[in-house]
Order: sequence, then C-alpha cells, then structure tokens
Amino acid sequence: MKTMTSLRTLALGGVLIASCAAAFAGDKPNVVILATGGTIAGAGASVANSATYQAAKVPVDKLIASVPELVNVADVRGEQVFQVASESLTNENLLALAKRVAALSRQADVDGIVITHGTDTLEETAYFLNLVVHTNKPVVVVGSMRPGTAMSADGTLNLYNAVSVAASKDAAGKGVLVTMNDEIHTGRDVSKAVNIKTEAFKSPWGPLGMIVEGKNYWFRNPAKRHTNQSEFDIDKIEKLAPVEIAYGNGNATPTAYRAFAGTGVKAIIHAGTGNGSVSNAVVPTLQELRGKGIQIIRSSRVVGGGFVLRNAEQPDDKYDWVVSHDLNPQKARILASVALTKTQDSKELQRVFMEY
Ligand code: DAS
Repeated sequence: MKTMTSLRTLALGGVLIASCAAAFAGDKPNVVILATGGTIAGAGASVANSATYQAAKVPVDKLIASVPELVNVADVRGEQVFQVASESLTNENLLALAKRVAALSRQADVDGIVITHGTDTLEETAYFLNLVVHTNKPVVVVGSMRPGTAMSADGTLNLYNAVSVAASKDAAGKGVLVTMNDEIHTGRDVSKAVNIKTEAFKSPWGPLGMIVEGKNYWFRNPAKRHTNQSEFDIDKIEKLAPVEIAYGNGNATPTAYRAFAGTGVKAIIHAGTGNGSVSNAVVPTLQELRGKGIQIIRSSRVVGGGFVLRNAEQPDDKYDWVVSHDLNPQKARILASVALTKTQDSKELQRVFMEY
C-alpha cells in the first residue's frame, strides 16, 4: 500500500485541495480517503478529554497511519480536501467536495471513496452526495464522536469500517453510505440523534446493516432514488439555491421568515410542531411570501420515525405549500437547495420530496 509520496495542491472552486500524488500499488481494492476535518481529525489535551478537544487538527496522512490494519482491506491513498469543523461547511464546500468525489468515481483505478467528516453536518453532506454524485461505486462518509487522543476513541474503528465497506463489492449500488458505531446507514436517512456519545447516529427506518470485523451484514436496501438513479448531477450544478430553516413554536412571530425573505431565499423550511404545523401568527406571512415566489416547505421539529402528511392540519393544496415527507429540516434544506436549481414549480418540488 502506498499512502503518501508527495503533496500537490489543486484549487477547485476556490477551495484549496491538497492531493497526494501517490499511485496505488498492490492487489487490493483501491480506496481514496478525502479528509475534510471534524472530530475524527480532532485532538484533545489529555486521554481523559473525550468531549473537550479541538476538531480538524490531524492531517489525512496521520489519520491513515493511525490505522495500520487498513493494508489488510484496501490500497489506500489520501487527499486533504478541507480541514474544518463541519458546523462551518458551506454550500461552496459541498459543491467542491461532490465534484471531487464525482471525478474520482470516474477513475478506473478507484474502487471506492471514503470521506472523513465532522459529525455535526455529516448527515447533510452524505445526503447531498447521495443526490448528485452519479456512481455505483461505494462512497462512505465517516466521522467520530471522540478525538483520536481520547481513551476509547471511536475514530480508528470507524475509519477501518468505512474503508472496508468502501472496498466491498456488495456495498456497490446502495447509494452513499455512513458507517458509525458498527452500523451502515444510508446517507439519506441517517442523522445525528445524540450530541455527546458514540452511539449518536440513527436512521428513523433503521440502518441498512452492520459491519463487524471487516464483514458487511445487510438487512435492508434504500427505498428512495439516489446516485445513478438521480435526476440531479453535480457536473451540472455550479451554485445551490439559497434555502433557510425557521424553527416553529407556539409563540412564533413572522420575524425570521421575513428576514430570510429579505435575503433572497428561494425556499424557507418550516421546522413545524408535530405534523409540521404552523402557528396562526405565522400563516399569513407564509401565504404572502409564497405569493412572492418563495417556496414554503413544511418539515417537522419532531425527530424521525414519521412523516409530514400533506393537507392534514394545513391546507397545502390551497396555500400551494410543499411537505418534506419524512425528511428532517436540515435534510429538507439540502434537497430543496438542489431541486431548486432545476425547477421552481411547487408540484414538481413535491414530487421530488416524495421520490428522494
Ligand atoms: N464540531 C464537530 C464537527 O466538526 C466535531 C465533530 O463531531 O466532528 O462536526
């Protein structure tokens, strides 16, 4: 396995990408690790610091060197795409990352791709890649809840599992995957459900399977369109539509929605109470903003396991609003920001939310 021979930098979309010019050597599947930062690249002051640390410190070559057993599952090389905590990953970062993933997936000498990533917005990145990267090859996003410097750090096994899945033929064609805490999730469903323990990532409809000692155990397949089945293509997207999220509550006022409208958003995701409900004080403003061409998309602040039902407690047909189906507000923002690059029609938008 060759990991790093030399570093050269590429500028892509204004983002500096450091790429190692290593060639793959060996007879195992070739896996590229794209490092973006996060806790998996974090460092704390002592082994007792499992939650107090600095994210985005350890470079990709050191991440790879921290798991020598990778040689047993794949020939690996790394690229440092960003070095940021994922709460700060912008739309521009997402575009640059997806373009890199798409380009690598077209290379005959690349069998699988792993993205190491902060856990805060891992769910958005994984869903975005699932929507816009056209490939059948395994693409696996992975993070960790503890820095590598801590006792019982989870990053090394998570990375080993991610590379193992990315090197697996039976992981092909399943869309973008997320491996965390021995589980394999679809990038579409998974979200960070707990903010401070290793069993943090949950999918409302359950994981696709598990990875144990380098072997994949599958129990279900993705139900929605992804990757090669997607009508959205990163190679045809240069800018995402601006979309914001407003959090619903009983005392809500129109302030946030009007402020978002003033910035030129194309859609507002309403993180509503219960079945995506909207307080009476806010309904007239949403109707007015819809009349000005802004899409209104009802999601729910209620965490996974259900879906927002159209025309149940809000007359969506009458107001020409869209429902996010089972997508949480942050996933709905990603889908809307992609779909609105292709259509401004609310009926088309509703179809997209039912299919992706
Ligand atoms: N700040 C968090 C992030 O980068 C750290 C982590 O959990 O990865 O998403």
